[in-house]
Amino acid sequence: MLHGKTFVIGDIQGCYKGLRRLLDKAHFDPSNDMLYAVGDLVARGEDSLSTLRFLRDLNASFSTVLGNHDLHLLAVANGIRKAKKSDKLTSLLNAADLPDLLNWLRQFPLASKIDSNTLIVHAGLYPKWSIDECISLSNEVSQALKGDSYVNFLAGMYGNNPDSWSPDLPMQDRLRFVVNACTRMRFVQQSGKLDFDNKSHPDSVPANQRKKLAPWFERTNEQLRTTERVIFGHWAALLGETRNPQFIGLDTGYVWGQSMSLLCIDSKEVIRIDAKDG
Ligand SMILES: [Mn+2]
Repeated sequence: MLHGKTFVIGDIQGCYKGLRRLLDKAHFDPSNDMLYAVGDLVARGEDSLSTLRFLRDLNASFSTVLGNHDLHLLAVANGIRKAKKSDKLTSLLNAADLPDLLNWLRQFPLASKIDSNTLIVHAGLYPKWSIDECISLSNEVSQALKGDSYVNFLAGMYGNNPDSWSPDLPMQDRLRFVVNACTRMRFVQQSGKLDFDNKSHPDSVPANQRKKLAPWFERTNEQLRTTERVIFGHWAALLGETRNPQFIGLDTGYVWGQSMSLLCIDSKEVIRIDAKDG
């Protein structure tokens, strides 16, 4: 049992040096402190291999939820998708310990509570779900990911449909929707339909479309209590701003030359390092 501080780190994306620099700045002590990540541990940054090895070796002082790039790594490593050169995954994909790292990675969920009222999830909380419902659906995906036939699951995971939630979806559609909501969501239409086209800042949506297209965290969630909060990553263009303290964005775009963020749950302080100082 750890009695030190609890930290949550934003998207690392293989930026190993940045990760180490940020943990040093925060005086993270793996023998006492706990580190959670909001996913997208790998891809695009300079050293995804060292990033995964380092995080795995933190053992019980580290946990994460999976992001779209983490799932993509699993798909690429199993021959379901082709690697993109820009993902810079070559040395990871050629590493002798790749199977160990993948087996370690696929044990993690898509959504998790870090205390009784705080959810961590890579993209966000789908507005029609409570935190507990999100976790229970995440567990369904997790069972498939942990299972022996997880490669079959990965093969059926890709696609933008269905783009709206219904509890009656057939199993493969149901799991695909949960993956998309938890790892890819940004804008959601009023009907609850996920929009996969727009990755920009919410302010860039033309005024006459704002009602139609709003960030997931601006849609009313009738099941979310005011004491609950959601910590997420994924949407670098936000630079962490949601204008609502219930929703804490931690992807501040380090891999794009901005900064990497680490929230200390105990002090509520956000510690940042800038890519330009790396
Ligand atoms: Mn992402």
